[in-house]
Amino acid sequence: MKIDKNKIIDLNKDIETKHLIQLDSIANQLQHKDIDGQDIIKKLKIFQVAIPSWALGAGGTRFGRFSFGGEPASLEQKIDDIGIINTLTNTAGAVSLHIPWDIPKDYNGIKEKAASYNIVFDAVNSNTFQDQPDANESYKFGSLSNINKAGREQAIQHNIEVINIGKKLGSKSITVWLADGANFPGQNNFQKALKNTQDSLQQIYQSLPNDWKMFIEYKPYEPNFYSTVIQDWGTALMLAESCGDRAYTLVDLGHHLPNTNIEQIVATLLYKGKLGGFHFNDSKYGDDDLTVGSIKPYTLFLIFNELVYGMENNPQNPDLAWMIDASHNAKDPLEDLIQSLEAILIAYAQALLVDQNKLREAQEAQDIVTCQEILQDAYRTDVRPLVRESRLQAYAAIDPLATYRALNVRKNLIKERGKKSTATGL
Ligand SMILES: [Mn+2]
Repeated sequence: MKIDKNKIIDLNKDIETKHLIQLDSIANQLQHKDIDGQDIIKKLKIFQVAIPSWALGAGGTRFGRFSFGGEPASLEQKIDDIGIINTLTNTAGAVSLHIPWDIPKDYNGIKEKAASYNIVFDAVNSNTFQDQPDANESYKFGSLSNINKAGREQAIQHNIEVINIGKKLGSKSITVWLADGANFPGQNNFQKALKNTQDSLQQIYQSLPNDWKMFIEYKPYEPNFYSTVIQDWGTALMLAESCGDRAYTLVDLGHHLPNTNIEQIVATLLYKGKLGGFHFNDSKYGDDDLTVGSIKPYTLFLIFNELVYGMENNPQNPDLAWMIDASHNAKDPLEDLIQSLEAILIAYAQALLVDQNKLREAQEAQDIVTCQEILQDAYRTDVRPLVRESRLQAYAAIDPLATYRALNVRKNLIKERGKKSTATGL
């Protein structure tokens, strides 16, 4: 199914008057604070978040997976689904492929299809957390850290193959996330596991094209429950630094223990010029893969405040690769992704409202009450009209979720693909 832009424009007309009144109201409020609303809208309009190829099917847990109809059964259909989201939101202009779940069969065909929706290929993701049917070595006891050299070698070669696939699609980065670790004390020699991982990452880095980046993702626990080799940002940073200039740390919001100060981690990595990628989701307990902004929207705002500060003040840090990494258990994934994109743009817009000069002055005056007021005033501003306007100006939907439902997208997908299709890789 391909959404006809004219239908979006028609549906926009029904709510445009109401939208313009709300936009006018916030534009006036911002004018009193000397903030240019159009400048914020411009930034929102060009902000693009990659959708991972594994996010288009029903999510699940180890206890079960509850399918819904019309899931994309091929990479082509996954690109079609991202096309739907991008047409509605103008914010999903990239796809992040998972290998081997989504190896293209027809490279030119896939590239053409993606281009027809204005979708580019962002970071490619390797998978050494599960065994493939034709593999000689098992990852049961680790991949890049494996005590067995043949196992490490297989994992290194897989990552190099992922880079080669990405090269054919125009990707410019690879994300490495390792499930390696131990379930029981004494199972691994910590130092050997870390050294093996470092050696393996350095070998992958040797195969990285000159215009590519490597992102190293960390996670404190799961699937291993005693220790994880790359458990935190410090370990990921240390490994990235041991590889070279084009290796970076990747922050995934769900990959922290409860109450970790993620905004401070973001600030530290930006200061060191070593924040490469960013994965959005939300959580209450651990790596819950919940919809962005659904549990801790204020934290998301505080993180964005550091990201905006970093984007403006840290030229030593490259442009970030943004991606949604969530699982939306029990929801229509397309609706969940639309909600996530909305939450991301809202937090970004709120962070753009923070008066950095006034904040600096208050910090220098050690006026902590004013510091808090400045942040909370931005957070408590209803920026949704700015977000809606950024879409309207791009001929996308003022209200993507309502438009998605009005156009009966899921019903049409079920008609096309059937009730029992299952997304590849899940
Ligand atoms: Mn992630």
